[in-house]
Amino acid sequence: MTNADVARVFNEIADLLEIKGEDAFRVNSYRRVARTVADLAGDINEIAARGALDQLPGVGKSSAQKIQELLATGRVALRDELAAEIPFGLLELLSIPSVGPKKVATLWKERGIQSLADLKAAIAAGKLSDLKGFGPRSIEQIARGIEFLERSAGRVRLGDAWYVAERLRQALAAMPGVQRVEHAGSLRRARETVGDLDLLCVASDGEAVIQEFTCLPGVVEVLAAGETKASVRVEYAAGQSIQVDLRVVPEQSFGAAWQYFTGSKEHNVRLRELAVKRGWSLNEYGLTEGERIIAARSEEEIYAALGLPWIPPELREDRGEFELKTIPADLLRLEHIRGDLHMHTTASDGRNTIEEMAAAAKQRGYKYICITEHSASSAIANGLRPERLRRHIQAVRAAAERITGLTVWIGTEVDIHADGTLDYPDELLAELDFVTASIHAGMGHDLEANTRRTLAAIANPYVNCIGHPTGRLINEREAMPIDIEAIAREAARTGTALEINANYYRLDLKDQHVRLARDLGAAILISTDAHAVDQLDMMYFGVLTARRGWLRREDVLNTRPAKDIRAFVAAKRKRT
Ligand code: DGT
Ligand code: CA
Ligand code: CA
Ligand code: ZN
Repeated sequence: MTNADVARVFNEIADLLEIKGEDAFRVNSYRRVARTVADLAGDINEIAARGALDQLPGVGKSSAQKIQELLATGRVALRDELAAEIPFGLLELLSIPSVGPKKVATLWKERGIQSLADLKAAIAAGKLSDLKGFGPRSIEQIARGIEFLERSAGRVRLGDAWYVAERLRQALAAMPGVQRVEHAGSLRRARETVGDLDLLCVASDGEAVIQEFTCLPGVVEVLAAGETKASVRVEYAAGQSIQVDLRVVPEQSFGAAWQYFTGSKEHNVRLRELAVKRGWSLNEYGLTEGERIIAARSEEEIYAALGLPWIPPELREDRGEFELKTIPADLLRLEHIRGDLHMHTTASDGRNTIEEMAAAAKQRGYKYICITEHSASSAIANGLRPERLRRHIQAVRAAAERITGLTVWIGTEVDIHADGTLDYPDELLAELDFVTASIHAGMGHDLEANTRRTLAAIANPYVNCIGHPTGRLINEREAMPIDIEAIAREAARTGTALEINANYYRLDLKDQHVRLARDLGAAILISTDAHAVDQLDMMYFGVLTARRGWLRREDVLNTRPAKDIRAFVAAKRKRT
């Protein structure tokens, strides 16, 4: 059992207890255990073996016993008892945005609903209309939530897919006789979610590679395995798996295969039309005229033969890329990024200190960082009250003095209240080097209200960036409706940046919004919102999203030197 498995079981227990109606204290104690285990740096099995479970924060004697029981037998008696009492299908209702354990309990006890299918049927038959706590708006919200769930079903977040894909690519590359392995499909295009993984390889003995591939660690099911193709399912998180298609292709037509299997379908359809117009044909074996091969070995040759520059995969969505005469040479790359202006430390809900974040940033070649804790109204995130922020300013400034080779700024991620005011007074914001303002609570469905709220924050002379502007959590929470155009226009006019939150749960702004915002003149800032040192690496997913939004180096604020960031802040304060 992995740490994640143990955490999942404890979360399940908490969910079941909450549906049952147990008191909040008991429920939260199980959630706390789940969080502690999920966040552990070490392996839970080793900690248990050392007899040190009850020394973990939030883990008492009885929880420690339950963890032992789980590790030893794969089960916990309490969970099994609860599962016997409470229909297990109720847990899937919890994944509907806007539905919590209380609502689930009501649906179950008052209407006998035991599963997602039951709930859909009940809504369709109008059976919830006289249920207490389920007004027409709430029912509509639930129906929308179910739709959202069904739309995201089976699609895996880019980051989750990325790690498993890289592991497989490296395992394949290490096999004897394998000359080349590459990602294709939506992963290579860096779509925010991925349906299945597509891998291509060149190998001297394809069948042997296929054979070995189907036996790799993590393969939980073999769907097909032939001479040149295999489809398997690979586990990427506890109980969750993704399909992976591997194709062995000839070296002399690798480029054609790579182009074909990278897609997107829409891009490929357009490309094939260009070939057909010239009397040629294009497929995964090459660009040909009758028997004659025009291009096949590399993607570059294929695009060139069709009179096109090589189009980076992130642009292959049929969103205007065929009109490009040249691809911007300065299309954003990870190595252009000079710093990260949104991260948390142990002062709020982060896991590392200022010094540790700074050291990790230096390792990544950065020139500057900004420490940005939550503000007080984010109580669950241990946000800072004004007097604590004042002390924190001193602490960060003192640390900045000691740290060499990196500029360390002090900022904040200040909450935007429902009325558009901010959680700190202007005098306090004025003492900071860089201010990101974000909405964390009360994300309504009213487009105008959401837009007004954000515009009010943009109007503040001390707000330099709007954090995760739509508030979505990919596969978990839909974006709040908001007028991105109006926001981008005001951001551009006032000298306020818009964030691409690089955490792969967010990627917010998303690709098409990024492009729109840039076209309207807004500066884009890519930030990781890291809560631990390793999360600084999420910058990569932010950069990919920016590339999908066609951003060049010059469009992105944190590709610029520190003095430009200072000037950006100073200019807004002066102007407004
Ligand atoms: P996904 O897996 O849903 O996230 O999206 P993709 O783009 O990875 O799609 P997938 O895995 O079905 O196929 C991989 C690529 O293969 C796709 O992007 C383009 C190419 N492809 C697959 N089927 C067709 C097809 O019927 N026509 C054309 N032109 N290309 C196809
Ligand atoms: Ca795919
Ligand atoms: Ca596929
Ligand atoms: Zn935030």
